[in-house]
Amino acid sequence: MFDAFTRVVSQADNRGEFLSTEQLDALTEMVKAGNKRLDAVNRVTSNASTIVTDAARSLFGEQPQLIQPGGNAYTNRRNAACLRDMEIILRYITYALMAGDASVLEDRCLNGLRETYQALGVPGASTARGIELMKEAAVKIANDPNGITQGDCSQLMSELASYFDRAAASVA
Ligand code: PEB
Repeated sequence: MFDAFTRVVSQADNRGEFLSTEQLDALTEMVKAGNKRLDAVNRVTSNASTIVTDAARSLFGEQPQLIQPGGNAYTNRRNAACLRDMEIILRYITYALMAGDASVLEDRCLNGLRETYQALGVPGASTARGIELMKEAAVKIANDPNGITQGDCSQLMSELASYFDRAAASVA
């Protein structure tokens, strides 16, 4: 598992090189923007259950066959498993945002998930849509300018969005 710092160090170490000026500059920028990052993680984390339940409600509204007899999220047990899966994926995305690196998400959540879903008959495209709906909600909440120090968060928001895109692409 890497974060933005250990990844750069490990890559330089593999080549037996010092860190480059560009790499140090990029990490300095990351430290400077650290409060923004922590605020974004905090907002997504503290709104996780709203993000999950709203996205699931929208998903089942768009694709009602999922919760009808024969649907993969039909029965309370499978419906609960679906909500739990969305929550797990969102949680790993918050870890990646915190670390500034996708490896924790990739290695501990997405690796093998497609195969698991295929084995269980969980529809990948529907799960990807659920993740996309969580992305819209999470970015909206993290990017809300109200009640927080003002600043440019566009880069951070596209980074956040990219973790959802990775997760969706890995199961679609
Ligand atoms: C992944 N999901 C399910 C299972 C596993 C995961 C391992 C099987 C075991 C179980 O039921 O608990 N677990 C989950 C995950 C990690 C992990 C992400 C990462 C570390 O350890 N069904 C739908 C929706 C979708 C869904 C589209 C968006 O129709 C999910 C939610 N996942 C779903 C369902 C099951 C499941 C299991 C319904 C139960 C399937 C079944 O038992 O038939």
